[in-house]
Amino acid sequence: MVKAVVVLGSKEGVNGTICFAQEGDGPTTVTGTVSGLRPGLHGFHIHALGDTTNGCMSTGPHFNPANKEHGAPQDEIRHAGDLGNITVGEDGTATVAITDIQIPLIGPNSIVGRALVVHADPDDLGRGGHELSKTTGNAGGRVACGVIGLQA
Ligand SMILES: [Cu+2]
Ligand SMILES: [Zn+2]
Repeated sequence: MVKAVVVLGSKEGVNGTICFAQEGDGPTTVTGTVSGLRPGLHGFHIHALGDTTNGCMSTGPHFNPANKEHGAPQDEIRHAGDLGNITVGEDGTATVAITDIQIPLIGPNSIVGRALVVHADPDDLGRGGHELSKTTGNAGGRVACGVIGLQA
């Protein structure tokens, strides 16, 4: 079992801890909570770089080792980093429980050392017809992020 963790933070008061676990070369589970967000859907992605020198802006584009267009987690055509949306309740908190096969913690496409980013707006999953739909899902600003690191 390989485990990783990311502590999310932002100046706007968003925070949370998200844990990753992978058994062998099986799927990766993503679990945790994020709080301090506006109720509703928020884009939730792995971005390519673990660089927060300029806040969440320096984490680069969505992690996309297969050079595909943006999509929904269940789509054939998607970025590896496309984890869709998290749903924030009226209390400002989202509970995350995702299982995904495109975000391994080991090997050449490992997400360890990259960033998890939470967005201001919903990810349209590539279907919104906006000029940004096929690259970012038009998910708006980056309201919180953190670098994914190995965990014991
Ligand atoms: Cu993103
Ligand atoms: Zn994407």
